[in-house]
Amino acid sequence: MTSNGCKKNEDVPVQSIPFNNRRIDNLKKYFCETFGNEPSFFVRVPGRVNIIGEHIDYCGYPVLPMALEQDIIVAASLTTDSYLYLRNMNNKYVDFDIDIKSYENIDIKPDLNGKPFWYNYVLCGIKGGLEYLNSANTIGLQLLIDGNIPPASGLSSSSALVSAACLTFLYAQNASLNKREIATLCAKSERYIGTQGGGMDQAIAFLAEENCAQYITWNPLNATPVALPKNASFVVAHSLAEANKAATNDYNRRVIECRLAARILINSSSSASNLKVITLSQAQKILGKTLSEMINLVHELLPKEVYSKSEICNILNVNEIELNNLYLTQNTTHLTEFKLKQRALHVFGEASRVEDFRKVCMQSAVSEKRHSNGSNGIAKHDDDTVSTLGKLMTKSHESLRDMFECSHKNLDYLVDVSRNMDIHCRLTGAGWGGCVVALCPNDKVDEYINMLQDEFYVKYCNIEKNEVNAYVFATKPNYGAIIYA
Ligand code: ADP
Ligand code: NG1
Ligand code: MG
Repeated sequence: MTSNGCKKNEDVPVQSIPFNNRRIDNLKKYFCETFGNEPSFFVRVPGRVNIIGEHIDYCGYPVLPMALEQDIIVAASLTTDSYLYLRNMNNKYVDFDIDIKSYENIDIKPDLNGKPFWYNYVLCGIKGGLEYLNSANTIGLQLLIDGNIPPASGLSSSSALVSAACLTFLYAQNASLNKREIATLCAKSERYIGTQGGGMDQAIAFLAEENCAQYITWNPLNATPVALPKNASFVVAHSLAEANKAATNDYNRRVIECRLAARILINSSSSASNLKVITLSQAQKILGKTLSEMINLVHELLPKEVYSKSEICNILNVNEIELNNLYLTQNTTHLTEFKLKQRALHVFGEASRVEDFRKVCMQSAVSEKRHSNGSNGIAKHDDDTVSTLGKLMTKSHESLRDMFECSHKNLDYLVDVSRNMDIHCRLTGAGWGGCVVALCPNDKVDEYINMLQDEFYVKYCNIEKNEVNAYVFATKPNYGAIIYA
């Protein structure tokens, strides 16, 4: 047990298949109808909402997500051939079969418009598993997928799907991996889709615990439970704009802009002898500076609004081909202009907001304990905690909107109408659409949801009031991946 009562367990739990569970029963029924036999086990992986720490996981900085109740459930059975037979409960996702006898056999390509097919995410998980086992595969799988995480909405439906596929494959192969190892493997596997993700989504998918958010740190991967204030809830609201992150180069552009900024920041240092890719947090470590000193350094060394590719080549003393090969991804080599100052300022500012957020949560947990035998009713310090945390969330959104340029007009509108009720919120996940997460005092949750329904969904988006329920919900930290067998 950890200090706040959250259980620490290293392996993905295996529990017996639940009885009278509507989704499991439905999956069983459709599995039998589709494949003519029963599933032998199920895998469940949750989506997540990131409370704070956006676009900094791939820069090596800690993040603070929690798992959602919404999830991907896979029903699985083994076959005697080496084929994957993939079906989805939602018929907008087409059937797909493929021989998975070796890792080289799995070619993950998008459609003609560059958008990944849904089954590519499953293939990422299987390919990662095959590569990890490094042996010819003799096991075939029948899989039926059921997901209820809003897709392309910043709640990590993609990683839940990749991770569920990878876990299913490994469990079928009797491979034993602990939660940290499999989270790291799934983060690597999802990069086959084309985006250079940082690993937050897969980390929380496996390391989440009920009732706590997790402070996720890297190298080595670790998760420390964070107790959230008891007098407030997190509310998630969909902006009604979807953004598939692997269909554009917006995400990878930010990743490589951060890489280039890191390289230039340490270029002047004597330790910068080779040209290997480093993260902004590694740059900070090498330079031995605080986050606020790094912010000053950005103003000093990266003063320009925009850097051309040739300017960057000059600063780093490399030619364009070397720059492409060393730092850029396949879908960013053609870019000619980069914003380095703005991206680095966001990252250092956001990293420091994560630390502040965590500190305030820790102080609040201590004072909640101290007051638990004392006064009933909500003490003044609890209100202050929610307001301090909320302000950090608003600052995070403003930085993502202005410095990282990954917001969307609907997200900004949601943030603005929330402020009218004195509620702070921010975009969550990669952005360019998707959801906001708000921190709302418990006694205002119903009023807040109602206000969003009227002001955003009905008035701004012209949706009928009776159709808006699915788009906005209050949520609590949920548990991580699980196998039912
Ligand atoms: P997110 O923010 O939800 O992770 P991504 O753009 O990374 O968004 O991934 C979304 C993609 O994941 C969808 O376009 C779809 O291809 C796939 N996906 C998500 N949920 C499901 C599901 N239940 N069944 C099949 N594919 C899904
Ligand atoms: P979503 O919104 O789930 O696609 C992405 C990345 C995270 C992280 C966030 C931004 C993947 C799989 N996920 O999440 O690693 O960088 O954006 O904080 O790439
Ligand atoms: Mg995703």
